[in-house]
Amino acid sequence: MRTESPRAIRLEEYRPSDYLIDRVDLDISLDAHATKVRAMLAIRPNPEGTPGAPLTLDGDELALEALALNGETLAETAYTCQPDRLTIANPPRDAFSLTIETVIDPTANTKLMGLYRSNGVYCTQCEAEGFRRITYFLDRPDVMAVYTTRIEAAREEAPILLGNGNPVAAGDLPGGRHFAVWDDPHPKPSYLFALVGGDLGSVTRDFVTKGGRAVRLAIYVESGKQERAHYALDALERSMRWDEDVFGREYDLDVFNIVAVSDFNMGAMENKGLNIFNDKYVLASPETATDADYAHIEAIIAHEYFHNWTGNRITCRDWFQLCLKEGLTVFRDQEFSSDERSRAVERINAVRTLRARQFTEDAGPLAHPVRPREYREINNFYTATVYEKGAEIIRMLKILLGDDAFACGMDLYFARHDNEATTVEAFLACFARASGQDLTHFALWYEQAGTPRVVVSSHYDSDKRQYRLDFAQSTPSTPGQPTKDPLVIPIALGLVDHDGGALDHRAEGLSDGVFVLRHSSDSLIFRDVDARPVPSVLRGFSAPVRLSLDLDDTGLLTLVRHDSDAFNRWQAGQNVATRLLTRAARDEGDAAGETATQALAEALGSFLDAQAAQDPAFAALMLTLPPESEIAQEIGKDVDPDAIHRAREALRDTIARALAPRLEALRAIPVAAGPYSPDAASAGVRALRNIALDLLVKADAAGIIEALAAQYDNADNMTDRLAALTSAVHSPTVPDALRQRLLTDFRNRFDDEPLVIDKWFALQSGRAEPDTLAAIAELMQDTAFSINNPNRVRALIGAFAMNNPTQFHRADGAGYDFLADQVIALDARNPQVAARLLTAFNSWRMMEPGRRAKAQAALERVASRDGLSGDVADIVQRTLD
Ligand code: 0A1
Ligand code: ZN
Repeated sequence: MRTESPRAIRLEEYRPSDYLIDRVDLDISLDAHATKVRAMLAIRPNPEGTPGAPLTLDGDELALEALALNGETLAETAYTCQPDRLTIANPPRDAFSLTIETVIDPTANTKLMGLYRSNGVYCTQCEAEGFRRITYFLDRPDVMAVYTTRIEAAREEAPILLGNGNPVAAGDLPGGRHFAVWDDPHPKPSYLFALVGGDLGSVTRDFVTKGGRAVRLAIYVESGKQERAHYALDALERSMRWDEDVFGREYDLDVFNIVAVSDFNMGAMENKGLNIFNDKYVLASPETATDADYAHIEAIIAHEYFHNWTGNRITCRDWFQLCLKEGLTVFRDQEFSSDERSRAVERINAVRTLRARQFTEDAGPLAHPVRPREYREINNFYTATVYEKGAEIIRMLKILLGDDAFACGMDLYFARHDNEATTVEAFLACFARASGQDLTHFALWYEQAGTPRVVVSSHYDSDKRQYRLDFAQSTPSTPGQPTKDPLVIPIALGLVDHDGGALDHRAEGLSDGVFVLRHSSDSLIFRDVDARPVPSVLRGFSAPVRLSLDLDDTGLLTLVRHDSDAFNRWQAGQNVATRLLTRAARDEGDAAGETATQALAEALGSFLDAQAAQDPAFAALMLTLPPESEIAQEIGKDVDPDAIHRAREALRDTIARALAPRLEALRAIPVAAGPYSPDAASAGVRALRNIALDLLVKADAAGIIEALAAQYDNADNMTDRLAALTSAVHSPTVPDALRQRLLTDFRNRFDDEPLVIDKWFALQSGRAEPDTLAAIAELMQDTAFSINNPNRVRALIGAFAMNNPTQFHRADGAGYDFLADQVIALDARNPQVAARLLTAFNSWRMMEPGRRAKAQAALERVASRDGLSGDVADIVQRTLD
């Protein structure tokens, strides 16, 4: 490695800051190339710090213009200053003020951290360490201050000026300039600072909290796109009401503003009173957004709003505690979506995401605990483990304690830690107190990386009429953690008889249908059982584990037909398919497999007959095979992605042929009359109709190609149009000429809609065809592509690396070389996005030896580059280790 990656920061080395900052008064004069920032900081020694310590403020690529202490210019001998730090050797022993002037160039800021411009709009991103790119500061979350921000700009360029908190003053200035002053009375860490200046349109709504506070809600978007912000505004209002009803949390300012920008490294950001969003998660119209887009918008609007209490009012002491706000807030947004939509469907989708993203992370070189103990670059820890596994921990806590004690624990947390920067320990202590339970052992979930495997075997003794389930758990070693201890694993379960009846047998150790596995092995005995039942284990996916259950296909298909737990009904079908796919991918063509496939198709058929019309969204999930990445995980080593792909295609085609007449019937289920609506019920019908279409296209059913073309041409919404196009792009049965016609039409129809063009890019880069890489090289020359826009990069390059296993893992290594080239090129502009792309190499060690060697060579080529960013250096080093 040519580039030294940054020094490791360790949790055990945490020390309180030697100084605190109580007030921040900012005066920011916006200019495209020379924005002036004057920060007046009210500083005092921290009673918990070292008296007389030097004061070192963080900076990042800053240029200091002036520095004054208590209003007096500071002698140059009294301080040292570099772009990344400002140190005052002997600051006063009492409170003092420091006035710092810096000048920054927002137009040149391609990292999109700190103050930058997106399509001419000034905006900021300060989490995790972006504030130090605006002014020198104690840029750490346990330094909480109240802020006032005066923003000045040319009125024509930026008629809208927004800051954190409440607006307190505004007015004109000479020379066509104007100003606005914002005051945020709630103490906050610097990562929640934000400002926006630009020419934006808005939609607004008035909201009154349960306690009677009038709040003006507004969403600002590119002028002219206001119509597309109504759904987000509606989702915001529903989120605010839900947080009052379910968690007793009310909003605490007079305004709540959201701004959508086109260039954003992540999804969105919860800045106090001024959320800034990637416009992909705000803008929606029936013509341009799919049902899935609407659902994402709802979930992310809710997520950022919920951070107001879990993240902002109560924040993290240090970045090791990131899951304290993120895991909890994901749990809260998942609960919101479940209440607004179908709980079973939401749960299945959450688990699909968890398995695809978090389980793969946990099984590879980047595995880390939900609360890491060490990091080199905090940006690289906004991971599926911190977010999604973090949310699973909260869900398990709720299952273990029960709803009431969980609610009391949350209330205690809000009461005890309001206005604090706190820790996972403090959070858990609230639940221990509320429930009277000792949570020391449970806390291991935060410390131990890797996905536990739970093996369950069943034994029936007809003489004793006893049924026993034996459980064993183990967690594979992960980087830095060779051995693991048993975890506390809540396992929701029940028994089903072979005719599908639920058996209400009780067992000692089973409470409210939950067995808690605390040791490496344990057993559960059911008495008075007349015949061998079918066990339904890990209902609702009650813990983030891999489950192996000694249940044959007949047992699994009984669950598909009869389990009262919808999640396990779906899971049982997935298990049968996974078994078939792993077998086929290992050695293709197997007679037992054919019988099992027919049995699966029959079970799905009778499921569809009985239930498809009642719950179309769930039926659509039942018809979806496990993704190729899951089969690769299951195989675990010497993976051949082509074999997996072939196996999955073949199984899908067989099932499609077997179900063809039923699929035709599903295509005819009517969507509720009236104009397009993104509600969950209508979306569910569209999902089912569209998966039926796709299966019929794959099965080459008579007349289906014409039906596909007609659906594309006549669709009045993006969901149906894109579904038809997706089938056309991914199905070899569709004639090339039709595929080309539709792709060209789509491009022309949406030429001035960047978010739609992203769908067009992602579709083509996701094709499992040998010419895809060449097509991507050409698409990168398309006028709509820009390496500077993270959404474009994720659509074209990210979708290829993350969602196209056969082409990214091409046997000749060309996919790896391509990604390495792109990461190197991007790193010079936007290290965060480059590092995220590089994580696609996460599964390289699982590949068969030929691919493994090629992936390693590509990674080593990245590692050997001079001047890599800390972000990319950190990922490449851990991936190769
Ligand atoms: N806290 C945000 C995620 C986020 C993190 C870092 C960012 O920097 C570019 C942006 C957003 C959330 O959880 O939504
Ligand atoms: Zn978050």
